[in-house]
Amino acid sequence: MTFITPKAKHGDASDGNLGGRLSRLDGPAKITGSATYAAEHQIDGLVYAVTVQSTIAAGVVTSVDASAAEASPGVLLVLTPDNIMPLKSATTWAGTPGPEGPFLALPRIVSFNGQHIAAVVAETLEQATAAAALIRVTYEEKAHVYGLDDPKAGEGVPIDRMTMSRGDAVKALAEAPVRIEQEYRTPREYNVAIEPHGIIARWEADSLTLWEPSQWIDGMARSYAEWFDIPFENVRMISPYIGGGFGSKALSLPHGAVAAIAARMLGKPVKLVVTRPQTFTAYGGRPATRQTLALGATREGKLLSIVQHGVNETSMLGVAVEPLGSVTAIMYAVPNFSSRQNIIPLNTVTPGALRAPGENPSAFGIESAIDELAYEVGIDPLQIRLLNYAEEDPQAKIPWSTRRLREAFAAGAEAFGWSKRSPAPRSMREGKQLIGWGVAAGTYPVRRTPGEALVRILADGTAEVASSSIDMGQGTYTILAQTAAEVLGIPVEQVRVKLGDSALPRAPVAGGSQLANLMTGAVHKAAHAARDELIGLALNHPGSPFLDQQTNTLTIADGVISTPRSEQPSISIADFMRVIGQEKVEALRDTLPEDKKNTQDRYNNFTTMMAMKPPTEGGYSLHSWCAHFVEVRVDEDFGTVRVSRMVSALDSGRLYNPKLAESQWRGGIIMGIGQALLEEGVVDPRYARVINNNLGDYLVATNADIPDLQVISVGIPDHHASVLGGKAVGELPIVGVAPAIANAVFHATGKRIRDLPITLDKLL
Ligand code: MCN
Ligand code: MOS
Repeated sequence: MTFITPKAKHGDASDGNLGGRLSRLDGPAKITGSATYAAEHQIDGLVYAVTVQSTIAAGVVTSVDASAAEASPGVLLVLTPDNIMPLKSATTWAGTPGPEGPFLALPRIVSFNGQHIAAVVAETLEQATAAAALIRVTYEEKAHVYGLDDPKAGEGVPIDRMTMSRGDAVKALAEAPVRIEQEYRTPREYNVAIEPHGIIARWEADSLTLWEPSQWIDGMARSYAEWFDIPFENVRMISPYIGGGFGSKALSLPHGAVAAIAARMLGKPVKLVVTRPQTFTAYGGRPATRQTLALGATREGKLLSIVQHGVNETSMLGVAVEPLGSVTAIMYAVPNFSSRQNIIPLNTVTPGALRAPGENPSAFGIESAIDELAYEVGIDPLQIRLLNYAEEDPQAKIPWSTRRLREAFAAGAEAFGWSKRSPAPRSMREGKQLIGWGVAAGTYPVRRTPGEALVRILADGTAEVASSSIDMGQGTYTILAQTAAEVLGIPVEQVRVKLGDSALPRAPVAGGSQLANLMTGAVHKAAHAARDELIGLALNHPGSPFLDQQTNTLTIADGVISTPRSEQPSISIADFMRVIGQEKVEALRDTLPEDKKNTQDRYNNFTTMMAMKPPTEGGYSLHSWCAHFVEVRVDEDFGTVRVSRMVSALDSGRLYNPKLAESQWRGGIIMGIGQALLEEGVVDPRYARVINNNLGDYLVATNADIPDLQVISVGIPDHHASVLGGKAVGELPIVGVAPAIANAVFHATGKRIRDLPITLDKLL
């Protein structure tokens, strides 16, 4: 793979400073196996839980015969809806009251196939697994709705907060000289993190310790506190290393409740790890979506109107909304726009978040439709995007803070060689291989939620950064160490970052691609405060060598304090701390300025997952942008599609660590290739059961599917977006990949595929 990155634009940042290409500090621990994941913690007296899932999709559990399981060797406890301890309800991620607690553990009402019905706890995992197979559940079965195509699915429920409009879209569409109207579909998709969800729960009196992978330590710990009606401080959640989450590890889940209940009832620590098949029903991935998009335009390709109606599936119990209008509303300068969305309850687990929820399928719709319009009016797909370029946010009608999408198109087109494209479909080939070139754009908002960090300078001259935020592979450990090292003026190896523990200062969710901006901001502030305090001591402490120097400031570099103008006197931080007899100098700071923080108390500051307001700041609209250029090769006889080349240019503002940001971008693009060509949860209509619930049948992209991926940064520092000038990185790159591939497939074959994934049966 090749990478192109402009030189760091912020002075001569060494690799250890912000902007440097430092390798991941957690890398060696992961490579050598010393990084401990949740289920690997060695806890004395551990016993093992295994859950039993429903085999019907809708109905009532009439009885659970646990007698054989209870008599099975090593079994300590069988949990059923009859004996499970009831829980209180917990606040949802949106800060509203949640469903009843017992529903979250082992309910009697069955609302999807694969729902937890019972659990066995035994001395060993093997004993628990064997006993779980002996449990006999009888049901009174009811009719189920298996998916969006089920005739019983109906129209669903309108979600009013998703309704958007400007101008008169219906009228403008009717009057438009050119109209395109199509339906675009995405299937149920799964997170497929390499580390399956698992938990160890241990009670000591009324205190609960949980080792569980978590994208949101504070939010998840709060759920357990509310379920068990104990103070937040009594819950300790520990999650130093996480084997990927992609949105699926941000909320507490029913199996976590089961483990904690079992541990409480038995008075023993309990480990519960879901199996790979159970990861398809223990929590939901991206819901299936459908959207109709109607575009009205002039004969020259200028957009006049967009009318959109979207639906996504949800469960019978929960409200999951995959916002399909998010990219549609802002990507192009179209005066008339209307969008509305319904959710359709089905017998499925409640869908969750998967990398760029909303933006991802939204872009599949609009970025496919604009491509269809380009062919309809006979102009180049890149040209039509520039022709309709939005110079300001067309929905909020305010300026962008920065929008380097034009630069992304230019840089991507240049590196890809777009100008050599032959316009007609099926006009490029190599033997039996039809070659297609496609382009699509993407965007992701910049979100802002408060988060705290503590920075501590220690007596030995090293420093500590502490926050309950997490690193699931994005690079949080590394960029926070770089932030502190730069401000404190000490080498990055001398900074220890502590994350993933609810006992540390409060942090927001590692979701919505917000953590890097928020936590570098908090660490930057805290490190400045700690540094100022250290310098204050050096200027004023009676034992300080600087006391009678005629200076009102000092510098710190390479761990040495000195006067700005001369090298003398100078003293290392460690020596200075010893001279003045100080143990530590520390400061705790929050990301957002005081006036931007929500005014509720400290606890409530962290109860919602993300700031739910539109991403505007000081009258600016805040977003990251990207453009993907794809070459596909489609075998004319077999209909197989391979992505043979890809260039993506991305605007994430300032990059804190270009090496890690590029890795994030490549990871997102790889997931996008999998989404476009491979991923699809297949549901058997007879049982509403996901039948490809394993990695042999639910295909994700592997190395052999991935070509040379060139990523180009076109961002510039954006200080409206964040304290240090960065914008969102993590979810941006997946947005627009699937439509770019679909557009390339159309160019290669003349066939427009409007429902993902693009498999050979649809091309033959
Ligand atoms: N970064 C940077 N410059 C910036 C912003 C970010 O260099 N201006 C780099 C940093 O290395 C940072 C990383 O990009 O650690 C991601 O930053 P950010 O965009 O703020 O995203 P978060 O830290 O909030 O991470 C969450 C995001 C989401 S929402 C999903 S989903 C996702 C993703 O990150 N899941 C991931 N990337 C993932 N990467 C891995 N390996 N595993 C997952 O589960
Ligand atoms: Mo990411 S899907 O917002 O965790």
